[in-house]
Amino acid sequence: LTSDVVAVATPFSDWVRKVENPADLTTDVCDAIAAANGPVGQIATLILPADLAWEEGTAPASKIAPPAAALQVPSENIKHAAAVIKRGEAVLIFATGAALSEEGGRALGRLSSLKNVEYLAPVNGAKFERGAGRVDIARIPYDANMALDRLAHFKHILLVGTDEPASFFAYPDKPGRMAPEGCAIHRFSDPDQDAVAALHELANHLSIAETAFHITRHDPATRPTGALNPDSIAAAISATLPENAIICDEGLTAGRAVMPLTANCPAHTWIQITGGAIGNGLPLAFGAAMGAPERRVVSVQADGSGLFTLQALWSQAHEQANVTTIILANRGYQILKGEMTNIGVPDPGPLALDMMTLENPAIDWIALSKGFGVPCAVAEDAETLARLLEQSYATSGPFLIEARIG
Ligand SMILES: Cc1ncc(C[n+]2csc(CCOP(=O)(O)OP(=O)(O)O)c2C)c(N)n1
Ligand SMILES: [Mg+2]
Repeated sequence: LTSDVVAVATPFSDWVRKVENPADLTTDVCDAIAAANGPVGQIATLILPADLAWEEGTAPASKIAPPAAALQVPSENIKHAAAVIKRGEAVLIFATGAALSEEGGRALGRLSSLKNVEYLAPVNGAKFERGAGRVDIARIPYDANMALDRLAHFKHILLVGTDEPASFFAYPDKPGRMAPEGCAIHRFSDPDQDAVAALHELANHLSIAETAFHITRHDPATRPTGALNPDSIAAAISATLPENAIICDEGLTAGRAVMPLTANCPAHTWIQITGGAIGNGLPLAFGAAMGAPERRVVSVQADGSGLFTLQALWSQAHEQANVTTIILANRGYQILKGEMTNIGVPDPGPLALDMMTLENPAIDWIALSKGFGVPCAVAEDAETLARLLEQSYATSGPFLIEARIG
């Protein structure tokens, strides 16, 4: 009972407090909620010593304060950005946070109507509103070489709520910074500032019409046939995705095609891991389903990462959460094989390879899913995957599909 919980919680929290006095409990809880709900959502951890369970409490809070409003982007940032854009050299708007919302997309779309302006989101943007009727927002490529190529022509990068583009991993003889040599980096807005309003203001400043953005048309993939591979899996998801779904992406290598192939699906929300620590896919899907019980959550889940927090399946069953999980069963840590090549080991030996496979024994996802009480089925071809997806969307509660690749 003397463990240092503050020390344990601190690395994983943006805000930490221990209630020192029962009389402060109500205030502390309100402060924790306010901290979590700030303009930038963050992790707030409040530690309640055991004696609070039996000490005399305080009156309940009458009302939780509304979340603090985002701050204004300084007008000189907007003027500076306008001057940079007017020079006519290639400008990238590198944007995250609220800029990935529906309205943020419209603002980015307006700005990109200028010939010299493009926009991209980081690999780990937290939440994208996308699909038919919205402005499409692409991510910077995960692959370092592709990212370097994609950014090679820019002379300026405007940072909207994020830092300059960096490689996901470090590699020998490759830069960690993805911006080309000589590219100027300009900080447009901080995460706690109202980027969407400021981007619209920037567009107004540049006399861009309010409707000068292209919306995505409805054009999902045609129903795929044949073997399961990253493209046919993505096509099956695209061909069947219901309107207003939430896609939770922890698909890694076998899920790479899902974002591009769902761009023209009915309007939906895309959420994903925001860092590099795998294993949040299944709990993220559960949380999304709890937060939006009327929406279908489609959890695109790589097999290795799915094993980190498997017990979320039980929570999905317990709450009858509307989550369809697609396990991308490539039976290995496929991405790490590619990363071995990238660090100069193109042909790892059997010992190294054995640490990157999920065979011997193969993981029986059907048995695991049943064990946690989630109905499930196997798909070994694209037709079956599409059919099972539709069946799950038509039935309330969770469902798991083991998509066997190769
Ligand atoms: C918490 C955590 N542990 C380990 C890693 C290292 N790591 C990165 S990707 C990966 C394997 C991913 O395998 P899988 O989820 O099956 O996706 P695939 O590579 O097969 O597409 C591992 C172990 C990590 N990023 N985070
Ligand atoms: Mg895998």
